[in-house]
Parts: sequence; C-alpha cells; structure tokens
Amino acid sequence: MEKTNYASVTVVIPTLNEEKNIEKLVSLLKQSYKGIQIIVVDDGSKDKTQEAAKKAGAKVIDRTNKPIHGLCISVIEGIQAATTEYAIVMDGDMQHPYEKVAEITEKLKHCQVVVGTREQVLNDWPFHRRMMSKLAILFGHFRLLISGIYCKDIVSGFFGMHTKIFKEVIAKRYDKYELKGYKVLFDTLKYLPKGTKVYQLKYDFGLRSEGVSKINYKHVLYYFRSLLK
Ligand SMILES: Nc1nc2c(ncn2[C@@H]2O[C@H](COP(=O)(O)OP(=O)(O)OP(=O)(O)O)[C@@H](O)[C@H]2O)c(=O)[nH]1
Ligand SMILES: [Mg+2]
Repeated sequence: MEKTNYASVTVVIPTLNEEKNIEKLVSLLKQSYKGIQIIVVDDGSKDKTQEAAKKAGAKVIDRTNKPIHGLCISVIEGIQAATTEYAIVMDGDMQHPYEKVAEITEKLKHCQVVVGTREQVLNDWPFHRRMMSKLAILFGHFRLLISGIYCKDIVSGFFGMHTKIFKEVIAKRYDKYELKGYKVLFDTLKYLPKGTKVYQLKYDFGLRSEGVSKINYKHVLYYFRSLLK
C-alpha cells in the first residue's frame, strides 16, 4: 500500500535547550510522515538544539538575537513561515506523541482546528497548585464562551489548524497575544471566527524524560493577563 503523503503539513516546534530530545523527535517525524515539513523555532538555546534539529532535517528559525523571547512568539513566527495547508504545533521534548500527527492531519481535512486533549496529566504538584490551575482553566472556559468556542483542553500545546485561519488571527489580533507566554492556543481560540469547529483528539501526555521544564510563575501571570484581552 502506498504511504500517505504529508506534503500538506508543517509541524512547528518551539525549542529552548532540547538537544537531548529534538533530534529524535525530528527524525521520527521524518521517518513516519513522507513529505512533512518541520520548522523548529529556537529561542537561543545554549546547547546544541539548533545543530541537532538541522542534522535531523528540520528547517530552523534562529531567534537568538530577537528582542522578545517566548514560546508564544516563537510559535507565531513558525506559523508565519509555514506555507502548507495545515500546521501542527507540538513541544520539542517528546511529551506529545508524534504518532498522533497522522490522526490530526486526517481530522483537519474535515474541521478547521484539532486540539490534542490530555487524557491524563501526570504531575506531582501540591494540592493548592492543582486547585489554582483548575480555577484558571475554568475562567478560560468562561472567556471562550464569549467567543462562542468550546475546547476541552484550552491550554494544550499540541494542536493543528488550517494555516490560513491561524495566519489570519495572528495578522488581525497580533496585539492580543501574550508573546512571552505559553498559551498560544488559548490566545488564538479567543479570536477564531464564531462557530469554528474544534475537534478534541484524546492523547496521553507523557512525563518529560530528558532536559528540564521551562515553565515558571511568570507564565501563569501572562495567562491571567490573557484572560482579560
Ligand atoms: N522558542 C521557545 N521555546 C520554548 C520556550 N520555553 C519553552 N519552550 C519550548 O516549548 C516546549 C514546552 O516547554 P516545556 O518546558 O516542556 O513546558 P511543559 O511541557 O509545560 O513543562 P514540562 O511538563 O515540565 O515539560 C518545549 O519544546 C520547550 O523547549 C521559549 O521561551 N521559547
Ligand atoms: Mg514539556
């Protein structure tokens, strides 16, 4: 049987010090999906992330000398550089299953947005932190009601969109993005055309096995600010 061609798909991967993960991820994507484009948007890693990504066959956007750094602005620049019909955003630390790219692509043929929805989120957070997170997400759902959008996992970092729609929201609402924040999906969902169909695709979120997390309290603040935008 002939393998499906993925020339209509670009995977955008924001990275910061992911040399232990990125080569493996890019290689697996390349091997599994014929014709797929991969853009790694690196914010000035101090390790060999950029070299490893290039070696495995990704295009690399080097943001080392940019005035603003952040996951959100990196994803935006990756999307702006994408020329394919569909774009899929995923982390560079192997926490998002690359096997799901096939299913996301298939679903994108029938709806405009597909969000990877975490079935089980493994973490060792204390009780108060888990409660804070639940409350923040609840506020986010209320905010999206105003936009007429329903999405189960509004803070997911694993999602796909028709590139054109994503680019339109970025162009029209650039000032509404928390550029240094983490929640580029939430910032985009708020300004999708009313009634946009969002498909929820379940997956298991793995624990990070290599490298370290970059999320910190500043990002929580950016998210709260984003609720008001
Ligand atoms: N370009 C860019 N990438 C970033 C930045 N911060 C984090 N990343 C990347 O974004 C992805 C998600 O970051 P993580 O630190 O793994 O966040 P997380 O998955 O919520 O946290 P863990 O579960 O602890 O891994 C990873 O590929 C990071 O390398 C940033 O400021 N700029
Ligand atoms: Mg991670």
